[in-house]
Amino acid sequence: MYRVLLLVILVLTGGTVTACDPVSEGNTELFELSQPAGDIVLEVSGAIAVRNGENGAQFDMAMLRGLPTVSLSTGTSVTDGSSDFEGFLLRDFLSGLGATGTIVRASALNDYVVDIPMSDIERFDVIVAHSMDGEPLSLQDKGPLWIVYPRDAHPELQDIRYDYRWVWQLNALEVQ
Ligand SMILES: Nc1nc2c(c(=O)[nH]1)N[C@H]1C(S)=C(S)[C@@H](COP(=O)(O)O)O[C@H]1N2
Ligand SMILES: [Mo]
Repeated sequence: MYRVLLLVILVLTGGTVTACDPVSEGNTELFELSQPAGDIVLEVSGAIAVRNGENGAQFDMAMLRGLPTVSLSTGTSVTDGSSDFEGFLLRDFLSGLGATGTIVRASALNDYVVDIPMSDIERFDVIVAHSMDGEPLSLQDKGPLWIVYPRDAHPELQDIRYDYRWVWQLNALEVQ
């Protein structure tokens, strides 16, 4: 039975079921990137198809705020109660960049680096937040960009292994 299923899947997808398929099958539209006009706040490098510079894809805050905005209300391991975050869905963002890979290495302004499995991004609506409770995230307050997991909606995310991946002061992603 599984073999038949697998065969059907392989035929339907043209036999390209590998760990390095594009992040999302749903949104296959690639970004057409302009050049950043303001300070670069996020740089994406590695296994991506869309670039606007030698090092990869570079974004200023206006470009990131121009992406479809999603809201997420959740508690965090470092704040009391629930906060309302706004940002963009990491899955759709990487899909728009034509990312293929199994790991996203996230780095921050304070030189913090952590590897995020691509499977997190596929399974959960992980966002890159640029505002909290209606205010832009400031450098003093985990900003300007903070990776936020939907931790209240998924009890399994309330775990130290995931807390590491809530990268605040995010400034680079490398797709591997
Ligand atoms: N930029 C940055 N993000 C980070 C960290 C960090 O040191 N720098 N620490 C991580 C860890 S280990 C945890 S548990 C959570 C919460 O860390 P905090 O209590 O230092 O805010 O953020 C994660 N994100
Ligand atoms: Mo931690």
